[in-house]
Amino acid sequence: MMTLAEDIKTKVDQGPLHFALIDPDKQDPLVAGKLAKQSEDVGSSAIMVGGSTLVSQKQVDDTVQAIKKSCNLPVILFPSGAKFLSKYADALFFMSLLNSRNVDYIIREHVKGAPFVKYTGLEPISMGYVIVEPGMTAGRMGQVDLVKRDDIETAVGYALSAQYLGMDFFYLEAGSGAPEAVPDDMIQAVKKNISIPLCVGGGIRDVKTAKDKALAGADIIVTGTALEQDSNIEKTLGAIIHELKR
Ligand code: 1GP
Repeated sequence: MMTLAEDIKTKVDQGPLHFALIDPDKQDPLVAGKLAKQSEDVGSSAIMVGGSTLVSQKQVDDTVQAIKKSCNLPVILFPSGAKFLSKYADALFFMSLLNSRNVDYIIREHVKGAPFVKYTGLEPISMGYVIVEPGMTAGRMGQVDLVKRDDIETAVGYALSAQYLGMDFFYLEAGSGAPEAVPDDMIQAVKKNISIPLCVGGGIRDVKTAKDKALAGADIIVTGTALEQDSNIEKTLGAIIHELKR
């Protein structure tokens, strides 16, 4: 049987995908379930669950369970630490925050969380995670040496390092709510240099931005805020996903 990582890789070969990020800290589990269902209805391909300000594992469990109950999309954890895993998810991005100054986020949290992954059978999907200016809360909480918006060489160096270390995916993050998303020329250069799928997130809230990032080479567009703040999912998220699938 195909793993979820293999399935995603096969799909991105046919065009860019959208993943919806739901932060358990931002709404009740019931609302999270509704948002996930709405995302599924407008054509999103997976639900990511995570956030930098979580306080309890129960929050994650409750949110993942509510999402699994209300939609059929795969649920992939996007954990900020070993405490925020849930056996009810399908997979997790086993991600290393490569430009953190704190070794906990590079490997030590992983050492703590790995036995849980083994025991529960969650599918680990390895990912190099790099935060670009402005970085927002993720940049502060992750104690990150942010990649400067014009420092394309460093971004490419991180992306190649992730690939050479054997990681399956690479993620360029500008931070949730970023006023500006990762620059197009940085995405272009990274994409040109790596052969693993490239995820881009942070500050993507409208059709034009999503389209520009996909044209620049993003294989997976991640949006969080666009889903949380919007009462008309069809018009925003729906329009973004429609554009990505054209
Ligand atoms: C997830 O940072 C993204 O990694 C989400 O960002 O909330 O700005 O869409 P937004």
